[in-house]
Amino acid sequence: MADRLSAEARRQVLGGLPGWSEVQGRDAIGKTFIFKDFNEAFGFMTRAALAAEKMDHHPEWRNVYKTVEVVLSTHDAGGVTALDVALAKTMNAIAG
Ligand code: H2B
Repeated sequence: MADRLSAEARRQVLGGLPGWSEVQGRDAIGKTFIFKDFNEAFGFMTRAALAAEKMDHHPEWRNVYKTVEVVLSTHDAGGVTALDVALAKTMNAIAG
C-alpha cells in the first residue's frame, strides 16, 4: 500500500491538479465537477468507476443532477497517497 503524503508533498501535487483542493478537517483531497447535464455527469461517473475498479482504488462521491462532488483518500493508509493523486489525474482526463 502507498504511503501517506506529507502536507508539503500534498501541497506540491495539488499545484499540478487543476480544481483539486484539500478537504477541511480530514486528510483527503476533493473536487466538484460540474457538467452540462445529468447525462454528462453520469457518463463521467461510469468511466471513472471503471478506471477506479481497474486501479482497485475507489472514490467517495455524490451526484446531484449535473454536479459530482468527489473526495479521494486512501482508507487503508488513513490519508492522501499517490493512489489518490493518480485517480485525481485520471478523473481530470476523463472530464476533459
Ligand atoms: N479505495 C480507497 N479509496 N482506499 C482504499 O484504501 C482502498 C480502496 N482499498 N479500494 C482497496 C479498495 C482495498 O480495500 C482492496 C482490498 O484492495
